Amino acid sequence: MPMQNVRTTPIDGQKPGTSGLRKKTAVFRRPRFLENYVQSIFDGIGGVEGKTLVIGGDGRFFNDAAIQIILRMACANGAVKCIVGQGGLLSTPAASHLIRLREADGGLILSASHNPGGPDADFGLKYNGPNGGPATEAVTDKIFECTKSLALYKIAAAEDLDLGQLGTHKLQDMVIEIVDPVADYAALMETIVDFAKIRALFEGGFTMCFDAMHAVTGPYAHAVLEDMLGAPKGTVINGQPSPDFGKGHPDPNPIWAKTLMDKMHGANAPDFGAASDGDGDRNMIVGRGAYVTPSDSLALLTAHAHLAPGYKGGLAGVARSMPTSRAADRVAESLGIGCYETPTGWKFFGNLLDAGKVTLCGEESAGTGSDHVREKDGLWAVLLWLNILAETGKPVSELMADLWKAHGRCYYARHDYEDVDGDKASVMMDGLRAKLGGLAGSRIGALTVEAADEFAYLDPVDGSQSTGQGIRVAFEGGGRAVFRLSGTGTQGATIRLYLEQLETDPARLQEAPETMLKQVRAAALILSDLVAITGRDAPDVIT
Ligand code: G16
Repeated sequence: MPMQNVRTTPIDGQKPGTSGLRKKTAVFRRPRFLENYVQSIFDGIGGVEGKTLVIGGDGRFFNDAAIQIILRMACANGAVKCIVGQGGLLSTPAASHLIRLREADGGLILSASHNPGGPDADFGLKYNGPNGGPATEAVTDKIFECTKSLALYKIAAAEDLDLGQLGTHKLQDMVIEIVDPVADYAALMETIVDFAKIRALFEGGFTMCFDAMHAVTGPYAHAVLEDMLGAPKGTVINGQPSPDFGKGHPDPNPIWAKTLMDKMHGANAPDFGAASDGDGDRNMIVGRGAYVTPSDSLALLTAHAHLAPGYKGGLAGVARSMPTSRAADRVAESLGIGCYETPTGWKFFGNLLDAGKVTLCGEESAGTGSDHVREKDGLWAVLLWLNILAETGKPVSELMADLWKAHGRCYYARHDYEDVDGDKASVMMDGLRAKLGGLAGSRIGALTVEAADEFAYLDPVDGSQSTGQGIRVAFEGGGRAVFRLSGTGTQGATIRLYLEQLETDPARLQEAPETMLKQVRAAALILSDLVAITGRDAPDVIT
């Protein structure tokens, strides 16, 4: 029997979060769990009959087995073609590019991003639409609705396909094309940044360390940085993707990319350091002795993007997620371009990019991207930085000092309280919500509240509305505290507390962030009663 209609019943907990569905791998491997969700995606997007899909993932444990199931289901649901990255690998930005390049109808990306991988760790799956971007809220809502009433899924009976073999294969009537995951992406990068300039930089002895964190960016970074741009072999470390990311946590921040941070702050540090995450969409930038916050990186790229060929005509505008610091706003204002504030989640940038309102986007969660794809793009950000370093001839620390001198410095930190009891997290958020109306003008600790609200977003392109997108409290003097619950965790609730303090005094632009954020942090803890409610007296991770 080549096709099977398998009876099923809805499975609870298949509501997509900030970026698709993320669960413990063991949950995804439960009988019918993956199949139910894939069928719900297909049903939620109006079926895949006659459609072409791009499929690939970050190579984590279960990536290959899940792809075999998805291919058989795509076949049984009538898809005509699936384009799959060799070995089942595609970085998230490369998948986004491939969807656009091949004018596919959409794609399925298998990744839990920066979360650890392995049988006891995390897995994820998300659907990207024909523009290459993450499904909008309207689409994810439809998918979720389908998960609640699913009665059958369709799957073809077939042998596993060898995902390592490039070329065209057949699964019954469906064509499967296995492609080099790197080639098209690398070719796109050549059209955006000045490869000759960057090659000359490396020829001149410029040194760099790129930590691929045993994740999907390894092959991309080896090919682009070492093979095409001539960076010495060894520039890319941890460049071989592994199903459990070398037992690491592929999250490019100062905590999880500690090896790189130590190297960049030690003796004989390279000129430039960078890291990327599990699926290659996040990035961390660090100069010799100079860590750059993701918010500052967005501001710096906004200020200097015109130095790269892809942006030489200037930027249409810039967008940032609400919790991201307001550094980019200050640069945008000085450039006279639009600046948009969206909820957390790359899916909210898609409409702005498609409508040509913005060219660059960024988030505090180590994401930066541009209109070249519809996802954030880790390696692209690194290449744009390299282009800027090559053009200006200045080290990272000097570029940052110049930026702060011109626009002021938004000191910034995110404090994560992980695996908090979900009820307690809700009590805290509800308590804050209840206080919002009367906060303006009140004195909290050493600060006075200027404004407080719960962020809601009205999409300027399609008029859709998103409410409940985080509580923000602005203080007089340029301080701000934002509270949100993460939508990407797989265990308990993660409270994110985002702290920001603007400083424009030229004498106070090189202070320690923790010193500058002390008052905002104290006020945030008083306001939220976080310690008493959650029983946590310190965050688990500060980035
Ligand atoms: C995803 C989204 C990002 C978001 C991040 C953090 O990133 O694509 O837009 O900023 O999650 O979300 P949260 O604060 O809800 O955990 P990634 O890299 O995990 O796909």
